[in-house]
Amino acid sequence: MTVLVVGDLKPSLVQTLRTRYGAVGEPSPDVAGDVDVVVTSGRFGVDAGLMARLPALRAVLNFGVGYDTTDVAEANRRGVVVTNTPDVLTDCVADTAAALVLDVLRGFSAADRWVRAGNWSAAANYPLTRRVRGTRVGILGLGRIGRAIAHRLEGFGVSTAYHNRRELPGAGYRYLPDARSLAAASDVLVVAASGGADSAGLVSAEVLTALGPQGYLVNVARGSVVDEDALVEALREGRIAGAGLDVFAHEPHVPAALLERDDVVLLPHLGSGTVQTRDAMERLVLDNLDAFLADGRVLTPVPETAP
Ligand code: 8YV
Repeated sequence: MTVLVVGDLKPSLVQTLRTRYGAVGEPSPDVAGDVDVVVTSGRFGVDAGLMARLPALRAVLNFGVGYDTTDVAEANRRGVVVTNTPDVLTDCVADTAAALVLDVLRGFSAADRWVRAGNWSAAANYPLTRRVRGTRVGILGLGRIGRAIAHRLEGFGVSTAYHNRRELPGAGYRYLPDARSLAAASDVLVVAASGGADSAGLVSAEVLTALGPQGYLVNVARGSVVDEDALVEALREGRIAGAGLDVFAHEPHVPAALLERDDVVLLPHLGSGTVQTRDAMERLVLDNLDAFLADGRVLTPVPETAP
């Protein structure tokens, strides 16, 4: 069995894949034909071009819940199973989203910079910010992570609405039929939808305008879900009040126009980045690999795409 590592993955995972499974790091022409399994992450993935170079491929194991960089339709067509690491990272990503909601409303990151810059004096107090209680939060994508975000924010006394590809009866939150109407009904729009072609640019200029000059955007999902140029313009023109972003369209690139703004909180895609959660993700990748090797039945396959 030949395992190929695609991308720059967690060092301990790569080490185990090398020592225990003899994994290789390059699909050189002499091994490409033998590769049965690829281990990758959402930053890299396996597109149709790479799949075509790996004719023996049978499984793609994704370190991370988001697998939008892997061509699942092509994998289905070729009989290649794709797995991800759901559930184990839900808490940490939801914590990150909740923290960003608090930060954009209360300005903690900007206030920290203000103190460090020596601005706090007997004569100068930090400007007043926005109360969290009573805030209308709109969750775009009420999957596992979206629900965990909503659950956390309930404790802060916000009111919650959501939009999802389909309405979820019994979710307990108000459903709005599209992203624009959700934005119009929200003070903070939190993006928790999966990335990929279906959601690309879902948070458009129109949606941002609907969010309004008192509204904030938080994104912990994928940069591709937001039209990043439109976001920069909306901030520049004061059509929204600010943003909290853990993900960007072209990571690790962050638009220069965002770096100089105090009304945005910028994080380096650290949503799942705790020791415990990354270890759990690593274990789940290896458990999927062992299950695949044992009888081909993986633990956490991603759903097949519609034909
Ligand atoms: C990354 C993520 O996968 O799970 C996801 O979809 O975006 C993250 O957890 C992780 O940073 C590894 O690249």
